[in-house]
Amino acid sequence: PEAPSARPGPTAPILPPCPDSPPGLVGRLLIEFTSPMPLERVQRENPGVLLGGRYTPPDCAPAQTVAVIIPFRHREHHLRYWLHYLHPILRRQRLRYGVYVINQHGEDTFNRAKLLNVGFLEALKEDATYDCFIFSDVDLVPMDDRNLYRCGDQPRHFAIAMDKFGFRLPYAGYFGGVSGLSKAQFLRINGFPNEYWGWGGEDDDIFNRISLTGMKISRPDIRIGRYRMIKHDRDKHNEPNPQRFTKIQNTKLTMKRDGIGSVRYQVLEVSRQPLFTNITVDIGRPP
Ligand code: UDH
Ligand code: NGS
Repeated sequence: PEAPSARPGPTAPILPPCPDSPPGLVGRLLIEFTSPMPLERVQRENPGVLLGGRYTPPDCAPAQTVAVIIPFRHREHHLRYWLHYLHPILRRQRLRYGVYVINQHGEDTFNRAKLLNVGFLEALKEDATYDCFIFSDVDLVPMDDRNLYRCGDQPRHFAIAMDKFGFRLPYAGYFGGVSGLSKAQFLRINGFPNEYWGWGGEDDDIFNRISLTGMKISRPDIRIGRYRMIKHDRDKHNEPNPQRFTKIQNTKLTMKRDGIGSVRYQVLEVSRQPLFTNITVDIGRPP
């Protein structure tokens, strides 16, 4: 017979800590983007995910609370694949997490890093216990669930072996795609730059910020950090930024004044969807 303490009661059960290596991971995954992915199907297949895209393991107490932040505009069909693949992976990884889609309002030039700063602040407004932030492009899906979406004692780069780069790092200082910083690490580099409008360079600026503050990038094994990217054309209003090469030369000067301490924006809507929280934001336009 079941012990009385195992029955759900008015007091919260005391769960054991979640294991460092979660049991039930499957390793290498088959990832493809050919069959259409209706949101209704993704919802049906993820009944354990709570409103706003929140999840807490039922059987153990995680050490961290993870906010997954996605910079976004006009990529609904990518988001459906992302949710379809990532929710089951994050669940198997025994994470307590929430998914935040930071949707840039309007048609002015896109600004990926500024949206990520907004995601950091808005996630914390909703739940002050977030202590780990994973920043993921919407078109990147890990091919191995042993690539754990957690923070460690150094900033982490997850997307190190993408299919489009022949499953290698394109250059030693590449920090794009999917990265993770603890709250303390993020604040130590004054967050991300707000002044990279258009495509390119903002991830290199973040890499510079990390190096300049004396931290080192941690990466998974190259056999585990594999990713598939959903193929797409260049977006409108995200043209390569011609200033990016000079800007990344000046991180040391600019990071003190430009970052999480100086980000200005206006939240237009927060909408809790079944599998994610959608935050539509006006982040302004390039000067
Ligand atoms: N993003 C959007 N909407 C946009 C632009 C960017 O949601 O209009 C987000 C999205 O999360 C995306 C991320 O920002 O994954 C990074 O932007 P990106 O996908 O444009 O960057 P990437 O380097 O592609 O992947 C650059 C254009 C490549 C054109 C290749 C033509 N074959
Ligand atoms: C570098 C960009 C990065 C970019 C990386 C990969 O050249 O922002 O290429 O780009 N840096 C600069 O432009 C200064 S990709 O092949 O994914 O389009 O992330």
